[in-house]
Amino acid sequence: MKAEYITSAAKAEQLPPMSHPEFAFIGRSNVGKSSLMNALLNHTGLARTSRKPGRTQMANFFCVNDKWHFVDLPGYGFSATANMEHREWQDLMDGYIARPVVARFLFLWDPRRDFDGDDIQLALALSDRAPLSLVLTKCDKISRSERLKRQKILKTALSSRGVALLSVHAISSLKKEGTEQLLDELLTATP
Ligand SMILES: Nc1nc2c(ncn2[C@@H]2O[C@H](COP(=O)(O)OP(=O)(O)OP(=O)(O)O)[C@@H](O)[C@H]2O)c(=O)[nH]1
Ligand SMILES: [Mg+2]
Repeated sequence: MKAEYITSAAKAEQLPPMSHPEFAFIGRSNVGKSSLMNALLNHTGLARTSRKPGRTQMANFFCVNDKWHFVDLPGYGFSATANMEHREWQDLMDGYIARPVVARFLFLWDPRRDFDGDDIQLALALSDRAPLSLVLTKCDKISRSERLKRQKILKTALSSRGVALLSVHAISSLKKEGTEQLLDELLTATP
């Protein structure tokens, strides 16, 4: 697997030209977006991770096998430090979401939490634009039975609000569980 950093965009106007199908990693701060990208690409440190929420403050583009772009997007929902203003985040997200080259939105979610109204709105906006997968992160932190239970609840919460899901994945980037299956699904999804 060849993976290389391309560019970063802090604002919608800085988003790069659309040249490859894109897989976008979206979710709350600290949910494990950067860690998942590193696990998928087998590259510790390609996307920077942190214990502190708000690490990724720009949309970071990586080219994979000269064929796809993986896009690590800044997290939302963390306001304790004014890392990135909500309005800036929203502008970048609106600009990003409108890109017709998005082949898949990966909506990352910690299965121990419940969605609030904003999360559902975001999932709806994403599913309107491109196929959406729900990716449950940090599954090493809960038991298998708890994971199955939460997976069902979260899936129903989205579908009952009209969010169409292409697939649901339960993963642990730490233990590399579920990551290969997700990668297979992505890399066979587009020609
Ligand atoms: N136990 C466990 N911890 C994880 C896993 N994935 C990520 N983490 C931890 O969660 C924290 C946040 O991970 P990041 O990958 O930086 O999260 P992010 O979503 O990119 O965060 P922002 O860029 O701040 O939005 C780090 O301390 C990671 O080590 C996992 O699968 N299992
Ligand atoms: Mg990050």
